[in-house]
Amino acid sequence: METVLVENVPNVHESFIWFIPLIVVAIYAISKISEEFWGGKNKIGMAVLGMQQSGKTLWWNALTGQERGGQTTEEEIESFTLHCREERELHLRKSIDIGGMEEKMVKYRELVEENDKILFFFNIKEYLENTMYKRYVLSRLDLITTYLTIEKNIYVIFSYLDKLSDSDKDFDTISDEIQNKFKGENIRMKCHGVNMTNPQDVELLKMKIFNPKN
Ligand SMILES: Nc1nc2c(ncn2[C@@H]2O[C@H](COP(=O)(O)OP(=O)(O)O)[C@@H](O)[C@H]2O)c(=O)[nH]1
Ligand SMILES: [Mg+2]
Repeated sequence: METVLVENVPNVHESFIWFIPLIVVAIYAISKISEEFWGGKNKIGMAVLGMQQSGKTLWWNALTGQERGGQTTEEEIESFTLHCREERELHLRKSIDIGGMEEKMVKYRELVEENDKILFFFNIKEYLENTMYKRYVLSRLDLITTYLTIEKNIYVIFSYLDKLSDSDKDFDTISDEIQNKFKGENIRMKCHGVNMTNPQDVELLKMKIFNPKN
């Protein structure tokens, strides 16, 4: 009887040792999932889409304090904290700064589906003067709206407002045109005009987009 017991002890130990890596992996996985679930849930997800040279990178730079420039293809934006007025702190989820070239549109579906705030930038002067450019803007907005499965805010940002002589009138006309074209279920479209090279304009845009009511 005694011999049987002594032989069994190492077996119990061995099988337990095999479990240790499994337990470690399980604890790691659970902590990652809960971090994503609890931490990720409280963070704001923002997709920044739009045409080339329309101010997308300037927008990311203004929020993160970075100074990136030149043509963007795809740059990772690490999660960051944004300090807003009234000492509010907002936590933004990891995202990407994608270029405005056509081939990047394959990313649109995923970015629209995964984020809460969808921003779309285009050059308003170009829109007014170049029919092809206008067509591209409208078709991209159309594509974005087809990816909306739940109600979300789409902020349509008209950059280069500083390049127009009658910016108020042009803004109102195009804003009406776009709002009427993209009416529908799940679509909450908000238009804003800015000069992305003017820090005050960017600050105002920040307030509009991160207003608690939005
Ligand atoms: N005047 C003016 N220039 C702008 C505006 N937005 C962007 N730009 C110019 O376009 C350049 C490219 O901007 P960027 O944010 O990199 O464009 P992106 O391609 O959309 O990322 C900037 O360095 C500015 O010179 C704007 O609203 N007004
Ligand atoms: Mg860019």
